[in-house]
Amino acid sequence: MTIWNRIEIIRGDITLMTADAIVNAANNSLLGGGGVDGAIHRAAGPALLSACRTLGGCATGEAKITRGYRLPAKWVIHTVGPVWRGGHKKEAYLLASAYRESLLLAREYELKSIAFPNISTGVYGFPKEMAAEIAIEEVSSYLKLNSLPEKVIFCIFDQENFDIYQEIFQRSE
Ligand code: AR6
Repeated sequence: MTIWNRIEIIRGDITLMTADAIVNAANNSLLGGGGVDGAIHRAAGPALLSACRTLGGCATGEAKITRGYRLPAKWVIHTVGPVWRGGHKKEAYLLASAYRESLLLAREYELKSIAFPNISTGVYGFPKEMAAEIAIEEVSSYLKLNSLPEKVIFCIFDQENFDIYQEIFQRSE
């Protein structure tokens, strides 16, 4: 059975998504930051930061979960992508791991839908084309073997990433 109808690409702000969980591209402290992390904390309200304080941070490539508080999404899965350092510091492996660990956590919580931002492609400087290939490959491999989450949404904020994802999807479907 095809898994492509379980993947969606949406252009927009992830804080508005009604998926069961949205993923935060956080840093190791899990105590907030700029970019999508800042937007999620602003929209969720201060209870999110309080919850994050109890988690003891998060290693790069791993994931932790909190409730969504004032967000439409019930859960936030906080993951930490790698900082791009030229490509020889396990960046590709760590980015794939961030997607995989988020999906495994969603499965553990029996979530039906999860929305991802383009992890590491902002402040962390991961080349966008390569990041998109890794994200789509990791998500599609995962979906082939797992029935939960049923649906994965790539919530894309910037035009450049949107064009890249559309191009890859047209090739893959
Ligand atoms: N909804 C969806 N995507 C967004 C939004 C939004 N509201 N805002 C930005 N993006 P970044 P990183 C996209 O920098 O590279 C933080 O300070 C943005 O266009 O948020 O993983 C953390 O605390 C880009 O494609 O995350 C870390 O210190 C993508 O989100 C650091 O940034 C990721 O950009 C993590 O850096």
